[in-house]
Amino acid sequence: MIRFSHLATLSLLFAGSFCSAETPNIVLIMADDLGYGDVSCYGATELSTPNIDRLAAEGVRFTSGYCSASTCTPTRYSMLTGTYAFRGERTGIAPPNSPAIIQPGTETVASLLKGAGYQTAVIGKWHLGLGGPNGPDWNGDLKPGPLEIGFDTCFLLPTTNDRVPQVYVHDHRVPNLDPADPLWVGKKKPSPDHPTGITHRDTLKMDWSHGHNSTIHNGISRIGFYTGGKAARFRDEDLADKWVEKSVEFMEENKDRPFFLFFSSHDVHVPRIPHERFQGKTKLGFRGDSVVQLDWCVGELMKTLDRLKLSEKTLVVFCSDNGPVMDDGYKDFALEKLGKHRAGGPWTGGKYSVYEGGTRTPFITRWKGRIKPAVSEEMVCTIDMCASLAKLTGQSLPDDGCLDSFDVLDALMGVDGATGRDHLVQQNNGNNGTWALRHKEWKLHRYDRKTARNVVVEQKLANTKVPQYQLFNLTDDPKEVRDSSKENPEIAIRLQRQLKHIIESGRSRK
Ligand code: NG6
Ligand code: CA
Repeated sequence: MIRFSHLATLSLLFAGSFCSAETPNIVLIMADDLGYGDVSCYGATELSTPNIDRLAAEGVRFTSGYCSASTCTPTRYSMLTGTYAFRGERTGIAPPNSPAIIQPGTETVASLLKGAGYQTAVIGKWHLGLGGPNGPDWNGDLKPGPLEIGFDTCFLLPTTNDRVPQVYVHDHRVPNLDPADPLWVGKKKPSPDHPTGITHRDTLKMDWSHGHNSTIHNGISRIGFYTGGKAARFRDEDLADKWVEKSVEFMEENKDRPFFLFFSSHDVHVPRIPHERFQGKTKLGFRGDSVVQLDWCVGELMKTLDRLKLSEKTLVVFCSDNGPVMDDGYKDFALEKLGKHRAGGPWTGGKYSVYEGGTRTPFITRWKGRIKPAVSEEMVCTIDMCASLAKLTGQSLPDDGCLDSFDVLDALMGVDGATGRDHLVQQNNGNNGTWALRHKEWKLHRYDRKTARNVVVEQKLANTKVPQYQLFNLTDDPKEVRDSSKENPEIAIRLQRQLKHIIESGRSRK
């Protein structure tokens, strides 16, 4: 009898769709440049990620979990807005002085959850621009920014850490800025004697391999130039600790009311400079050590949820912003020390590519006591956060916003028989005409330009007209090596039309 009622409770907990509004805390952890095969629960054997593995063991581990682009800014744009980045302006990789890319008034996952009574925070990498049309006023108020699109608070790395400047942004300000030493950020060398990665290359603690040879800070030369703001600068080694410290503070402060924390890690993006205590932890060099550092962060967040007795009141989502890359501009020997490690798992391609490796990444959901542990093949994407979390919390989407976000809540919750998306557009960067469309087991590539950043295709495009298409069957050919357009002309044409329609109709959410 006892056993029966226990089972009945369990099945009540685990079964059925999520129809009535609930307000669990939501912790969305987004890793940077983390590939499908970079963590042990997705098959990595050369390093170990016990905390991420535990999250997966206690929740749903998706084998078709995606981000919508294979670079950072467009994935983050579409995760927050629920709209494909190719529909927006300036949604490619943002430069150091980029103005805010998401305009105030845009519905975002943060504004939706704020509407449901949540306290909302983004802590970590932003890389979606700050300030009005002239860009960030580094010494003044940095707005618009996250606070103008639904976040109550933020503690940010403003761009990406291989770009200047190395200062934090707390809400609207750079903390610890000395007015006597203003911060200047620009594209041009500020004075002939300004030390750079070119003039002072022999002083660097990590050499660059391409780009990344402008202003030097902490022995590392960066993209772009800056001067001043000395008292406000951080050490690369301390970033992960800072994200954890600020996140723990935020969760403690809000433990008695629903909160949404977007934990936006910079691991494992370049320059990969993990804290000294993680350096040398793997055989894979600093890239592997940064994965271990990321795993430590996940562990600290989970420990905090346990300590605050919130694990059963919190939905945790773990994902990445794009697939992996080895040499992304610094000589950190990621490729040389790779050994048997395959960061993209079984997939071809990685960061910058529309092959599966560019966007199919680790994706895990956990809500202790509510989500039944499982492995799911359903297709879900970071772009679906808006519609799915709106459904969870009883919010409605605006007609003219979140244009490509689908409600896949039941799939995210591992509900038996729930289905995810049947299709997804993948893009590489901004709106530059490199596309893919996955529809069920089929995958179409479309290259509108002969200069596509894909050497294999570039060679093939040399004497052909564009757009150029390729069709792959992911079931028979998961590595996308055999173009099967000729054998499947109807499917090829159907997917070409579907992709064109999604692009031209301006929305894919019905
Ligand atoms: C590229 C950078 C690369 C990385 C990327 C953005 C060069 C040569 N390459 O332009 O290092 O910063 O932009 O990465 O400068 S992302 O993950 O933030 O999209
Ligand atoms: Ca990235």
